[in-house]
Amino acid sequence: MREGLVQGRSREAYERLVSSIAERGLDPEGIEGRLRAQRVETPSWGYGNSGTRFKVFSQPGVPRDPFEKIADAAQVHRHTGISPSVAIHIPWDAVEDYGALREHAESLGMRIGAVNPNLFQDEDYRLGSVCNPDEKIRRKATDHLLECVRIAKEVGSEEISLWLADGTNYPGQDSFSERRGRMLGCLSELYDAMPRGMRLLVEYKPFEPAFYHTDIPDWGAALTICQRLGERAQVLVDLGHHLQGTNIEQIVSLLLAEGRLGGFHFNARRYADDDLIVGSTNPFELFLIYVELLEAEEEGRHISYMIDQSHNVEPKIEAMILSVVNLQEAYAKALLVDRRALREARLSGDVLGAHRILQEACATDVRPLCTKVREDLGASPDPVGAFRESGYMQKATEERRGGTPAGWN
Ligand code: PSV
Ligand code: MN
Repeated sequence: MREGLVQGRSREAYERLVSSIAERGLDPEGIEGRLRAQRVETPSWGYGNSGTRFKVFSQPGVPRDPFEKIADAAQVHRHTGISPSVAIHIPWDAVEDYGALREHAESLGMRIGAVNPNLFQDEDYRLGSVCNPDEKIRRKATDHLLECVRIAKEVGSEEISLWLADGTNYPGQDSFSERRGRMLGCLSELYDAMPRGMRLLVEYKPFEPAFYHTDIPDWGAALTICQRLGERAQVLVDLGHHLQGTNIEQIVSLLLAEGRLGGFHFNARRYADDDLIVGSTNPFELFLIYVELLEAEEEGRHISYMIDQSHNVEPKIEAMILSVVNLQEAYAKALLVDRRALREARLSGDVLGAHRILQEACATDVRPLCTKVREDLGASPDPVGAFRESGYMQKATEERRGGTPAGWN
């Protein structure tokens, strides 16, 4: 489907869909408005080379510095219309002049989003960062967190997004409770240094790189840490950071009920933290997550929707565009849930009636609606196709000769 909606088949498909939405008693204009307001942040590290512990494959045209990564992120926004911000990771995206990085982003119609500290790639962190038994190493880790607050202020960001690799490999290696105490000490210092408008997003993960225990393994641990820190500390849910079979939409609902859902790292997985294109393996899960979010959004809750993926073998910008499109479609389907009928079915004990209302919404082909919304936003009807045709990648490959491609270092 390359053509715009003004011509041919897609216009008809769109009109048919709008009438069927209206027939269901829903408000097509309201739904379109919400789709236009949807935002998805992409990660700077998703544009650089990445891989597994076995091999990092290099791709032609990969950005060599944070400026080029933001230029690639701007392409995703250009074609999707809903991804105007990019998260950065420090020191992967460290630069001399953060004001210049901010200006560069703004000149491309972008802004810098969450600032991610990196407390997992330094020799000193062998036994942990903010949980390390050595006070000097905890000081170093805390200083890095404070540096990230300064960077966030300079780039105009109001979010620190924190993931800790801290954990142990063997039972008995260290004390759970002492490690938690050390962590709270360091994170309190970070929290106190954040200006009033800034939020701390705390991400959890049950495994990897530590194999016996992780210091923030799950949503409960993250939530209680946030509760100890203060209201502006909120939990971040990365879809790859759960054990098999976990009901993530229920976690979302719980965190919302506690007023502590801060944001998402969207991606897909089959086995572990696979960081695959979101929606490639988990479209129904995504839909159900958005269904849980609808009311919270109406109440004006501030939730950050971010992607956290590594595209190891697939073309990176295309993969990111496809991810954003998948999120747009999942959100559109969630908006099609007849929530009044769902509530009635639930209250009357109509088990399958309620279930079918969800199925009905999820089975709807929302692509004509998403195409129309992208057109309204000045983006591309067929984002991946338009990007391919634009010649951007060929030009970037020509221009980005020499230098070191960005990666996990
Ligand atoms: C850890 O697996 C993680 O999800 C964190 O968000 C990191 O910042 C990111 O991946 C790094 O790739
Ligand atoms: Mn993550």
